[in-house]
Parts: sequence; C-alpha cells; structure tokens
Amino acid sequence: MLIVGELINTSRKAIKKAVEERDAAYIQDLTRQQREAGADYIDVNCATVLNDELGSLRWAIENIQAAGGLPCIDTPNPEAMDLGLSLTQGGQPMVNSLSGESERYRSMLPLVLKYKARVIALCLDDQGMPKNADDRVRVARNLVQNLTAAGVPMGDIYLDPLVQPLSTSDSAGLEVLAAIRQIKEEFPETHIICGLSNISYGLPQRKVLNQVFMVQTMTAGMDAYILDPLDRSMMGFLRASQALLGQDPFCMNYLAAFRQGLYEKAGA
Ligand code: THG
Repeated sequence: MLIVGELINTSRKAIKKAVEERDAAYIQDLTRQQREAGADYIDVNCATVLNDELGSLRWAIENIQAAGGLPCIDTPNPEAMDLGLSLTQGGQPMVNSLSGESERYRSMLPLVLKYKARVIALCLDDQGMPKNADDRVRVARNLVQNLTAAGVPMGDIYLDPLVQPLSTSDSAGLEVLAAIRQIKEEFPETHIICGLSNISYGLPQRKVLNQVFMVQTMTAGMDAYILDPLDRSMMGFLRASQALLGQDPFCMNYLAAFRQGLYEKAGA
C-alpha cells in the first residue's frame, strides 16, 4: 500500500496563502503531520500560483524535504515537473501525472525515464474523459504497453482510473470498480491509485462516501491512494481493510493504529 498525502495543494486556500507568503513553518508542519499519519509521499501542487509555479514549487519542495518528506510532483506543466524531479532527494521521484493524451504523454515520458521515476498514469486519452470501465481499461492497456516498451518497469506504473462524482452518475463507483478488477487481472504487476474525494463531490457527508469507497476499491485491488492522511477515521478503516484483506501480517499495522487511537472518537 502506497499513501500519497494530498494536503499541500494550492487549490486549497490555506495552502495558496502559505505558499505565497512563504510560510515555511506551516508547510513543514503539514509535511510532518502527514508523514506521521502514514504518508509515503507528500503530493505537492503549486499549479494555481499563476505567475510563479516554478519558484513556488521549488520553495515548497525544499521545505517538504527539510521536514523529512518525499515529494510527489503534481503538475501538468513539463517544466515544473522537470524542476520538481530534479530537486527530489531521499527516495524514488514520483510523477503526478502523465496520461494517454498525446501531448501530455510526449512531454512527460522523457522525464519519467530521465529520473527513473514512479509514474501516475491517468486513464484519459485524446478521446476525453473515460465514460465506463471499458474506456478506462482500453487506455490503461495502451499506457502499460507504451510505457513498458519505453523501458518503464511495470512496478513503477500507477494507473489512475479517474474517479468521477457519484452525484453526476449512479454508476460512477461501479465503473471504477469494474476497471480495477480488469486492470488487476490483465496487469497484476502494475499498481492502481486514485484520488478518492471526487466520488463524493456535490453530496453531503463526503468523508463517509470517501471512506466506504476506499474499502470497496481496496477490495477490488486498488493498492495506492492520494488522500488526507489526517482524516483519522479514514486511516483507521484503511488499516482495518488491509488486515481483513491479508495485507497486514499478524495485524501489526491494525494494532499500531489501535494504539495510536485511530479508533477513538475525537475528544474521547
Ligand atoms: N488523481 C491524481 N492526482 C490528483 C487527483 C486525482 N491530484 C489532485 C486531487 N485529485 C487530489 N488532491 C486533493 C487535494 C485537496 C483536496 C482534494 C483533493 C481538498 N479539497 C477540499 C474538499 O474537498 O473539501 C476543497 C478545497 C479547499 O480546502 O479549499 O482538500 O484524482 N493522480
């Protein structure tokens, strides 16, 4: 299981402010908290700092690393991606993301190879957003074939089936679950990742839907998540789900989660 902490993203107001004001303590603190909660990588997205994505990204990565975090570079901008990967220290660099769109693929692939990075590959191509499981599997198949032919190891590929809001389609969850099962069967050595929170967009009690969808997707074979690791209930369910799926020898991580108080109500 690979966990990418999602919180350092300038689409969030507090982060945009902290990055623009160069509030190093804030970014370092948020890095430490996400790491201590179990994040393997710290997603860093400065794409909404319009005039200075590169300067902001450099500053954010330096502070993430000063706090012991390993950045996952979240940008569609190849120049920013190159900079982010070049700054990454202390672990394998990670690209978030490329896709099957020809221009995105063409610009990002050389960077994946140059830095021997892990790569999140979105199940999206020039035909647009996937409509169903079959669209996702078709794009995933092309991506895996092209990436491995270019020399990317299977185990470095993280396919993202692209979660869409349940509020816009009753079958949004089902199509992703079907895609996960088919991808896992066809390419058992690749990984499958997603950002969970899209599933709940436009509905109340979003955390409940995000948590339940985490359990459902993990049961179908998803093995990596971009999520808020400070959501204690989410991390508690994640450890419980891993134990129940035979991914936690002697329930060690589940027991550690219990000792960390992840199953206690806030304030209890
Ligand atoms: N796949 C990949 N990368 C991704 C996503 C994905 N990166 C971005 C996103 N989706 C995942 N990251 C976040 C980061 C923050 C929030 C949600 C997803 C977030 N949202 C607030 C909310 O939902 O309440 C609103 C913003 C705010 O706080 O102002 O915090 O799918 N590969």
